[in-house]
Amino acid sequence: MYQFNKFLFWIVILIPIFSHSQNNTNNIKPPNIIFIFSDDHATNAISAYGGLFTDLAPTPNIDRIANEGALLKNVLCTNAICGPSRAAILTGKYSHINGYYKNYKGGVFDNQQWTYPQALQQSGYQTALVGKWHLASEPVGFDYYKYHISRGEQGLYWDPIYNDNGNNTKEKGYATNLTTDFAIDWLQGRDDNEPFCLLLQYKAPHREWSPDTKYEELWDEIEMPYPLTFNDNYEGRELTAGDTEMTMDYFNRQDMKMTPPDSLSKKKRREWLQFGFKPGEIVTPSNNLNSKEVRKWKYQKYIKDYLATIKSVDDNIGRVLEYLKVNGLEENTIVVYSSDQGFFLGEHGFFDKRFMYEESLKMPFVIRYPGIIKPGTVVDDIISNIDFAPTLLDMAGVFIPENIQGNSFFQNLKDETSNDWRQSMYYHYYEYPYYHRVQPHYGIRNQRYKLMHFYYNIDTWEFYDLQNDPSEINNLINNPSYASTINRLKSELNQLKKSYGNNMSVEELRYISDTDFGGLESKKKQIQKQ
Ligand code: SGN
Ligand code: CA
Repeated sequence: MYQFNKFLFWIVILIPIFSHSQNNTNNIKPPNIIFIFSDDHATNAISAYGGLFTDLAPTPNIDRIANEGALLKNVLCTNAICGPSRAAILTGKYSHINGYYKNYKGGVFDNQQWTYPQALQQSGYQTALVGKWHLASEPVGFDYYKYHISRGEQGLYWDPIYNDNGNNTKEKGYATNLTTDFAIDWLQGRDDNEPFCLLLQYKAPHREWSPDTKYEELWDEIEMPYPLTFNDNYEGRELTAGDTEMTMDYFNRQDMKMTPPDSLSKKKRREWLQFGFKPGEIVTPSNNLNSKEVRKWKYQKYIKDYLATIKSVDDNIGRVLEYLKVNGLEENTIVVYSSDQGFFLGEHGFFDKRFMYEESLKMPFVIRYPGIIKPGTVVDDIISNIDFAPTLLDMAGVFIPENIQGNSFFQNLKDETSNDWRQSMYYHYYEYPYYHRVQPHYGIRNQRYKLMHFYYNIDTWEFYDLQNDPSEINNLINNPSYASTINRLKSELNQLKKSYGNNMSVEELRYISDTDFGGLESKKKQIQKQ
């Protein structure tokens, strides 16, 4: 009897423990992560964010991620340029801490430092990187990588060359489709028993905005709308917005998809397309247009090509979502879509990015995590790219090191933003004068105001009341009714700089802008010498 009772006792005790632990293993199975990322995709070109192109050029698959999860409206880049934004995302730290300040003559990303893919890999995640990397050093923390090389790692739209785990391979076809193929191949071959983190990073919609053949003539019959500030005259901002190489005048022949003369050699053709043109040169097919018409013609060509490359990005995101569905991976996979910074789509008469003005400062960010993030969630909190790493680790249940400067916004996604969440963010752009001659500057942005200081060879401040002037046309820095707000923001900006550990003087900052840190090319030469 005693024996029987003892047996029963263990059954009663163990069955619940066993089944609980089974349940638990299911529940705590770490989520997979697909971080889909593109290059230069402005929120104004995503229909979930609204804007001029919502009906003309919708992005249904990106919108789907937002509708089934969350749309973040205030994700701000700490330094709105490619490599530096990527470095900030990987390390969770500002440029002055991770050492990657600028693209041009910007050096090589120090790949000995901590990054979040390494942390995931060390915690048992299978990790992969496919597509654009653009950090000049070998990716660390990935079981598999295949990234764009050529043209300083910008990559090519057509027949791109990839570094495939150390071997260069030329592929045939259109980059956005190919990059997705390789990502899906990797998913297909992975170990089903372990979680994965895939970084799927498109070259598109970066300059020179080359669409897939099937989308080349998509909007030929229509005229795309013009942004409100297309004809900005830069009054009150003559030394900053008014003194760049980002206006329609700076599109080159390649941007306008002109055909070089047959007589030119391959090398000369490239020069003719990219470097042979003079700023302001008329690059329209007809010389009968007046200067206003020329500007509009260039904008039309530009915006249509830009949006067409996005159409391919969106189609391919659809392929990835379908893959997850068909393979039963939807439930336990976090899907993010974001881009390295925003982009000017003719606002202020510009293309490119770099400025702390809204269009380039804002990064798109949508995320789906079924069962955890409520469909249709909208987050307005001020978030920045240094927050991505801690957030993904938080969601994966992986330790977040103390020295990460960003904060996890996992709570914010669940509508549980903590009371002490940041109310303002610090921005800093260093690269000058190449490319595009944007004056180095830093600044602070909160939900209502923006204050910026432009330095290097000028000492100019700008201040905007975004509530009354969302297009940032009226620089109110000398307006007496804002004097106390401006003072308050100046001291908050100083506080932020201090707290993030950027105490560099203007001389030191100039050194950052001026110095050639030895980019990819010089690294290659060093390696060849060894
Ligand atoms: C290239 C582009 C620039 C662009 C930078 C940086 N010129 O130099 O227009 O600003 O890349 O872009 S191009 O004629 O070569 O296309 S980034 O995305 O890498 O930051
Ligand atoms: Ca970019």
